[in-house]
Amino acid sequence: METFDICLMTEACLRQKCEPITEVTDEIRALADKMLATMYAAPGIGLAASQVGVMKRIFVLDVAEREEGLEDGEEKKEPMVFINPEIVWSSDEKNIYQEGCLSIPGIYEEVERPTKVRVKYLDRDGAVQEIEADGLLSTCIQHEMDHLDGVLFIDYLSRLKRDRITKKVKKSVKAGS
Ligand code: GNR
Ligand code: NI
Repeated sequence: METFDICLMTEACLRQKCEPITEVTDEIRALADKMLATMYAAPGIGLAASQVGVMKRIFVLDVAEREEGLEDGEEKKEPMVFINPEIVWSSDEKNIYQEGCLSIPGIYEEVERPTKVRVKYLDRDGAVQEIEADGLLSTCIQHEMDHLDGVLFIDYLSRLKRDRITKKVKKSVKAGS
């Protein structure tokens, strides 16, 4: 399947706010499928539309863990599509995860976020869903929600660390990697 090119943190689309989706059409479902194909190919566990230059409030993810009992090379796929997502509750309790981002290649840093969130969204059929997320799913949802508002995980780091990362990414872009 055809995939998108993923934008790097130096590109303006990653700093812009995405617009709500007015109707979940076949076109939106096709966008979700192409985003999932792009995410699996990368490979990554999440992808927001702004990372592929589409300024709409949609992200995809798949945090399914590899389970025992599967044949070699067989993957358990649990694709999820979140349209117009809203965090309706987040826990006071926080935890720290080491995060990475397909738009900031090669950088992994610890970020503190609420441990649990409840998120309300439309699924790929346009039906309203609400789930409570914990663990990696919760972290990934919050990371992707940030992308829809032009926020990157490096924004939670110290200015010194952020500046170092920006320099490093700009340098590798210049070197053409
Ligand atoms: O693939 C990804 N891994 C990841 C690991 C920890 C916390 C968040 C993520 S999301 C990231 C893919 C990505 O950039 N999504 O926007
Ligand atoms: Ni990301």
